[in-house]
Amino acid sequence: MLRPQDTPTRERRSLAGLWDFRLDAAGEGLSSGWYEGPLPEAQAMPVPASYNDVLVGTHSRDHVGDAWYRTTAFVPRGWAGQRVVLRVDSATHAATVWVDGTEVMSHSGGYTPFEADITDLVTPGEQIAVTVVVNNELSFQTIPPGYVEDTPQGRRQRYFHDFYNFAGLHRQVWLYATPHTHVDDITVVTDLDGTTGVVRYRVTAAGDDSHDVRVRLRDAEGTEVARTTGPEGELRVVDAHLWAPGDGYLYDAAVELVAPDGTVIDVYHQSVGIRTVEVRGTEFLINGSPFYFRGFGRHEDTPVRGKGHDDVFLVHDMELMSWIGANSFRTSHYPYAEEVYEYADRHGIVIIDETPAVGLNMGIAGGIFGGPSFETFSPETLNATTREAHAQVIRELVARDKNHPSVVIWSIANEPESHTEAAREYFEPLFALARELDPSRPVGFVNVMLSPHGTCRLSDLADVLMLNRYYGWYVQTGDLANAEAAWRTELEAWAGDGKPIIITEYGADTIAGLHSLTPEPWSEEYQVAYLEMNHRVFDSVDAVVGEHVWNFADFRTSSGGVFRVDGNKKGVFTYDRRPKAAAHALRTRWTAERD
Ligand code: GCB
Repeated sequence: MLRPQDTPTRERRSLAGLWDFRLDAAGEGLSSGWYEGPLPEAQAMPVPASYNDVLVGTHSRDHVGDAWYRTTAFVPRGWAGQRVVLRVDSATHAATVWVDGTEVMSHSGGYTPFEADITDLVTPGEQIAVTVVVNNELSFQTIPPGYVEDTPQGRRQRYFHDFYNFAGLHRQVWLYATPHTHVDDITVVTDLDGTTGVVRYRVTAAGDDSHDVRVRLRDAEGTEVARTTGPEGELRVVDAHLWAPGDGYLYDAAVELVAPDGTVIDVYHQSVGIRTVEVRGTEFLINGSPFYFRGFGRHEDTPVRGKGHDDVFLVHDMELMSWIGANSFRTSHYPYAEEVYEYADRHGIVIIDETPAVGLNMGIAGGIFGGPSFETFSPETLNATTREAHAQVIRELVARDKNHPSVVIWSIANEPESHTEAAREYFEPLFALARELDPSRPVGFVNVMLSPHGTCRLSDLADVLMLNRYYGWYVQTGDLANAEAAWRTELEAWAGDGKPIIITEYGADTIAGLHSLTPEPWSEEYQVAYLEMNHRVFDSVDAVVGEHVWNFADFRTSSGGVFRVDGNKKGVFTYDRRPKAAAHALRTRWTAERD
């Protein structure tokens, strides 16, 4: 799915700003027709943002159900004769949208964009009202899953993942215009033939067919390096400047629809990073060279905004990543804002791109976290409908992110139940789907500690082994010597599988400012010692090709467990991005290893 952009034939208008907003815990908005006119008793709400922490009080923080947003906007006069589209970059977790009281689209899934052609509903030069009702409820049939419990004091959202269920319009909302005949989609896959870059592309167009497709590839200086015509084809770049970690070199493909008389009907600019990704034995190769992942599992979570995308934190967080010597991160545990991938493309940062399939493991929910226990896969819990929702989030992830050179692995789930036959039945078709949608990238999932080597029924389906392990934290707590021995034993067993291993999570909760002479859990000294212990283990196993500390920064969680003190404190940086001692220790390790 193409991201809106301004080109000589296209124009976009952001609807970011203050919208009218109203929570609807009673669920009366729909039957009262709140989409027909101004929202009664509305208050102001910034878009993009999670609404939870912007307002004050438990009614917003712990709201369950619908939340209504409304704004007005002028459709530019200059858009007469164009196709007009309304696009929501994300609405968490489901939404329905109206334009001037007419329903135009609904979408489930909180982290991918959706859009509707609203040409017939608008008159350029006139104002429209856009109303969005966003629902934050999770069920056993949504991804991620959860359930709503009726308690004597009202409805409560329960879920099985360890981050706060922030909700709202988290990203941009766009009005944009294209010609009626327009570029609808572009797929680019790159390869190398010696030093020649090979760019294979496919363009689909919508509208009438009396046009040709022309693709012109320019280098970063704007010099044309290749051109061709046709909806599918190949461009060859002699002595290509490759996209590589730390070198986000991008070519620009101008994709044009050209009328028989030579008029350019539509043009879309697709960035192209020429690079290859390959798994060979226990190595992970980018452009044929072994790559070692250094970085973090992260969250989209910043003070007050919650999951609202914010360019200030985007750039600041990436600056901190660069300062510490990180070269990569995982979009734990959902697709991030598209701005993040564009930044990563441009700066040579490597991404493991994850679906929102997190918490598909009732063993953690009912076991470790002490909640009620459920069977993970059953007709009443995660079932065929859930799997279809899961397939849909994979489709939407690949459709949105397939052209980003920064994305090198698809992670189709985080820590699902993976030791049972039911898990295998559930996941086998999803691995096949991800590979069919994108044969060019390795596919994996993130394995949980509860499925150690020898018990996991999914790891043979993955191209790369991604392991989350907390030796010295959740097990052997405070006993780093025994943790080290147990961890090494398990890791050596995984290494025997002959695949590259990325440690996608290891971490220890740490209260910034808490110090101890001997490494006591929760102290800054313990976090440093814990990371050093892990690094000794990784450095002794050749098949390990990456280390992602959990987590880049402290983050919000639900308040439903005694495990968390004001959220999850495994950050190497605090919630407001101050370094803990571990940040300096990591920087020493990660910058020393730089070439
Ligand atoms: C995990 C999860 C992550 C949690 C983390 C923790 O294994 O993947 O979402 O936040 O552990 O801190 O417990």
